Amino acid sequence: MMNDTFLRACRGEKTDFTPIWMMRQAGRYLPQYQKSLAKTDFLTACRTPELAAEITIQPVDEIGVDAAIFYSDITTTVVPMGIELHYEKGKGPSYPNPIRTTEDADRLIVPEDPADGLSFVYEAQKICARELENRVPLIGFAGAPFTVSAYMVEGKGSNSFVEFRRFAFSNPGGYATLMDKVARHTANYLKAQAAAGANALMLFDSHAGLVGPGDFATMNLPYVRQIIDSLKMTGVPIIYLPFGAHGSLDLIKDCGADVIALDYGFRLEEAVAELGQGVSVQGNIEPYSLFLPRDEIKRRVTATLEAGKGARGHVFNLGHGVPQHSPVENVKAMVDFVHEMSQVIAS
Ligand code: 1CP
Repeated sequence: MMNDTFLRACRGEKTDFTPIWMMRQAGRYLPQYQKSLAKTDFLTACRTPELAAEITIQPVDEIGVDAAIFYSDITTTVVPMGIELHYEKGKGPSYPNPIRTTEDADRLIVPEDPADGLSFVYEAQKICARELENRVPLIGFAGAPFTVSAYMVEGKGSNSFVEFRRFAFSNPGGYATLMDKVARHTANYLKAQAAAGANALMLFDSHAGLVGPGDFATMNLPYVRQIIDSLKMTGVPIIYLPFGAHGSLDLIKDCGADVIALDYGFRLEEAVAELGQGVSVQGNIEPYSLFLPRDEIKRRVTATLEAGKGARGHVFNLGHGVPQHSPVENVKAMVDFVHEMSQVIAS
């Protein structure tokens, strides 16, 4: 029988222990991942179904997490819209011809068939679903339109996304066209993932904090809602990560997601109180606590479990991705502590 604890916590059903998975759990801290990538490069790995499936499953075998997240990236999804993607080792993803004008946004395509240029994703997920059967659920994902648009306009990762913010505020028409197209494509893409075997779907809004609460409400949230509304028919739980949108929980709680993923900047207990009993929460231990001594990790795990106790459901996670060079033994220990201490606290 599948360990469905993660799905139950997403829906707010009773669980025997608190489930845990970690953002970026399939990554460079794992020796198995480094081995898989030694023969190839990041984008080729993403586009090779057997390999993407193998990497997706590694942390389930090695770390003992309660869910697998599909190995892919938020920047790869929009290539079929007509934007070129490069990946340079050490530098990350980039779009050499970024979206800078209304005409650029007008030129973007919303493919009618979500398999156009992305069939490798669904093929890989079918393999994952088959190989994970009777083990743990598979999480499919995409970037939220605001975050993906930020990369498309900036052309690359950035701390400040100056080009994107200038575009969004100086060209509301072009911005609306871009956001609407990315949102429609993303909804089709996520629906197809549910059809391919994803048991839950997550929207990563890693740069939601680039604008304040007033602008978040008008420039970002409506598009997130639009996507989540159109995903309801899939029946799978939906997780939304509004990274850095610390002043907007009152609006976010009604976005339609089953789970709100909280970054390490939130006070978990206060966020749980503000979000209420209509949603579950995911998060949010400090990622670098993986570098602490084992007894301190255990203390922080217990504190995070206590802080999440009042939630409708709690999916344990880091407040952001697994840091590079995290000691694998500590990653495993954190998983074990969550399983152990959540049962102690509940009894
Ligand atoms: O092996 C490598 O060197 C490639 C590093 C890498 C990996 C392992 C990148 C490049 N992406 C990924 C996988 C990835 N990305 C996953 C797979 C599943 C897992 O979590 O294990 C997921 C869910 C993502 C999502 C993603 N990509 C986000 C959202 C989450 C977050 O971290 O906030 C973001 C912002 C990206 C962009 C991205 N991809 C990769 C890099 C280096 C970056 C950051 C670029 C930048 O902003 O500078």
